[in-house]
Amino acid sequence: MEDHNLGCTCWNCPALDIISGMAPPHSGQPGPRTTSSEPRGRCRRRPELATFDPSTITFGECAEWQPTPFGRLLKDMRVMVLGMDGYLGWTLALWLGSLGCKVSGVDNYSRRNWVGERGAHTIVPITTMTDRLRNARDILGIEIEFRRIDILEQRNLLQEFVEEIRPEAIVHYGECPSAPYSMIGVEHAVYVQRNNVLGTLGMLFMMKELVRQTSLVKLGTMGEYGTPLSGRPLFEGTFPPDAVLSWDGREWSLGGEMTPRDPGSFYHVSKVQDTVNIQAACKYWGLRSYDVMQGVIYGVHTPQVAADPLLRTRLDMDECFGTVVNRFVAQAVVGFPLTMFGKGEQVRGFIALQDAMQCMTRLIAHPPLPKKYDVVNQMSGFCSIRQLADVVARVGSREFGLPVVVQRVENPRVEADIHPYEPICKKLPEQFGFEPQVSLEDEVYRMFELLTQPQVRQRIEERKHLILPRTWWSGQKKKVDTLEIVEEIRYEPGATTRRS
Ligand code: USQ
Repeated sequence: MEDHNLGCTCWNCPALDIISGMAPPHSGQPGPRTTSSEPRGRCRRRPELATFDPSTITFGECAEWQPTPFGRLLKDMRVMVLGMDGYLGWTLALWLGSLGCKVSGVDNYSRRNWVGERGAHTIVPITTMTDRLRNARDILGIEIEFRRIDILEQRNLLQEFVEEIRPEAIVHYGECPSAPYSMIGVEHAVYVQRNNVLGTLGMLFMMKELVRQTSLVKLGTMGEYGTPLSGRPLFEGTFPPDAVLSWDGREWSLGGEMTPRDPGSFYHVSKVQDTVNIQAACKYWGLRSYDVMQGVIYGVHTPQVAADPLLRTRLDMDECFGTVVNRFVAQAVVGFPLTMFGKGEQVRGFIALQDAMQCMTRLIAHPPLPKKYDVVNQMSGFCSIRQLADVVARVGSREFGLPVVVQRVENPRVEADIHPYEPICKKLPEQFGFEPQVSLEDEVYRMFELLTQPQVRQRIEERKHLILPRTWWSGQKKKVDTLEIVEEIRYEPGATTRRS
């Protein structure tokens, strides 16, 4: 497929200083419509162009935009990753570094602290940030500029760092990602919302002051939409142009309006609040952003983090910070019955770590037009928790000889267990050229390979007592009870479950 961003013009490029010619946004769908003033801009990377009409040069024609497997990227593109010490942040930093980006990063190590507070630890060992940076340089030849900064409490330091780096894209992973953590009690709920919502709000003001043309790729969640029992499709942020509201014998177009949100925890509420704040910042100040509604992420593999044990990204399995696939594989490795909540019929979208990196790169490579706030739904497939447990049991049993048992436990959450689910995920494949590369079976296989290594298995054993949830949405504190042992799944060894 031809690069998805070849036809983008300088209007999309974060190196453009706009002098005149951009129209104000309208009905949530701003575009490069010219106003009465002549469209003019100046390129910070190519001052020799002087002032010019930004519509006249495409990425395909500009030598600054160079080919990569994921579309053209700016030569030495300066990308800042907020939350660089986390599961996704570290993986993305190495991934982008290997594509030639100049990566900078910010973190306050809060993920390490939250997990420590719960008595847990990353089951895949990781090194300190100082060592991480040295290993990235020594093993992969990637230089990363890093600052320890709390983006909420130390806005002045973030501002100084951004002034120094002048990033051309900012990826914002710097939030607390846990639904259960936000439901522990009032202190945790207030903390998560303050940290996430106000941290992001401050960052938006900083972008307005310093780097208005920089594109913001912000991690949201599919969980913002919930699982509406009407079965209405989960559109990408806004209703499509032909959507109609019909009531009392009258009709209105809903095209371009934000779809309803039904977040499933106070954490998910924080993401909805971010959505509204980012959309407002694009409207008020002309920022540009992709809000990425990501499904449940899982996995351990990219070529960079797998290149050396010293480069690995963290992996959690405790009730707060372990996502379901990561938990299930860890459980299977130590013979703990897989904890399927409720009936296990709840459906979620999923994406493997490497596919998520691919998507983020494609979004970075294809900045939105100025003033444009856009939402993409990011997943590579969806299935029920029961189907997921079955895949983990099959791969664990058949390929690794593990006797895997699945149990149904009480569901500590408030969520529908039987519901329709129709996510619309068209933009990433159709506009950004995304094709999932990693099947669930393949990534689960790679996870077993890593998690059955003695050191990792030992670290899972050490924290096995933290697997069963004890945080209930109702507020009660007790371990969930087993409702049913579903089955012991034993498959004949040898017959492969994986695509070759
Ligand atoms: N689940 C089980 N057993 C478990 C753990 C989870 O059955 O041991 C079920 C839950 O009931 C839920 C589903 O699996 O229905 C997903 O749970 P999860 O803990 O893997 O993920 P969730 O809490 O939804 O949050 C995770 C990330 C979050 C991200 C979200 C995407 O932690 O940052 O926003 O996935 S989404 O689920 O689409 O909202």
